[in-house]
Amino acid sequence: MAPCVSNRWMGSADAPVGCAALDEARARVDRELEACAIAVQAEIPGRLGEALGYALRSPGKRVRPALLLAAYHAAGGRSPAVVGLATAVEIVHTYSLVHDDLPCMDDDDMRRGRATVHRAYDAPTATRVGYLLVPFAAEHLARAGEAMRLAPGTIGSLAAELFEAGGIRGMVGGQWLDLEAEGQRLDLEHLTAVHRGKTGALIRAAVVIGGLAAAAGPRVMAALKAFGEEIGLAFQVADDVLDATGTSETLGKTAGRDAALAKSTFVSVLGVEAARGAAEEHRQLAVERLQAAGLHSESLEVLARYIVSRSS
Ligand code: GRG
Repeated sequence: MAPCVSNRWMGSADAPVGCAALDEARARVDRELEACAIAVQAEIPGRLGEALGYALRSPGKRVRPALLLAAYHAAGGRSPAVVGLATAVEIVHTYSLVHDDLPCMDDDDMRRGRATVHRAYDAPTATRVGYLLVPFAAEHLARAGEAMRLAPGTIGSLAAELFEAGGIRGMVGGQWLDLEAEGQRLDLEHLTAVHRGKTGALIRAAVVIGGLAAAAGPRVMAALKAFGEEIGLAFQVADDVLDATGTSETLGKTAGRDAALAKSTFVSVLGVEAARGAAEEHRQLAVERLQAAGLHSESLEVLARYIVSRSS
């Protein structure tokens, strides 16, 4: 796992961003994912169970869980069982990566520094792994909500938030538009619409779920939602810069994939330097929305800085 520090590509004089919130979230979520992997392999023996374990144990940065936990604490939440909600969001993200890498989508060999699931196993197995992870995430979310003693209506709202963000009005819709746009030149407005769905929706949902689980009031919820939207876009802009400027070794996935697939990206539309500037603008807007609502969260602010200054 790459250290949680900046590669300083923003060109600012900032010190590298240490990110205790991310390190702590990763430790907590990784423990829960390991327990999930053990349980799933006991329930589904053989190659499919093994492949599920492989996907659940794949070493991601855990940015979405860290955002959820930070938003929950910023909004006054105190239950340790919230880590189950963060794990559910990470499981949805994991499914999306497994399917995104399939030959019928981005057709990639490497993810998180290891062979993609269809390379380590095969495409039918990876397809089944992705499909199984979705109801698994739903079950995990519901169980975590019960452990937190949330009202059934609140658990319903969390599920609606997560699966609306994961569906046609969010991640799936954005991915669909992204696949259809291969080989075309999108303008900034269209590109932004694609990524509000494809990448931004799940990131926004992580932040919103943190607020909802803490029973935040309307003013704090509006600020968290706006923060999530802006930081979700910042994340994707930074991702495009890394794809264009990073190496496969640092990224843990194939660098330069966007250009190879002739995708429009924030780099192809704006150029590297302006894209870096755009990521920073989205970060600033995100933090301003928190501050305007009087919500001071060092963890959210540090995570926001990490998102635009990361090296992987
Ligand atoms: C049926 C059309 C259709 C879609 C299925 C596959 C899919 C749903 C959606 C793809 C969504 C996707 C892969 C978005 C990319 C988001 C992104 C920038 C991922 C990288 O996130 P990181 O950097 O990765 O947080 P780690 O590995 O650290 O977790």
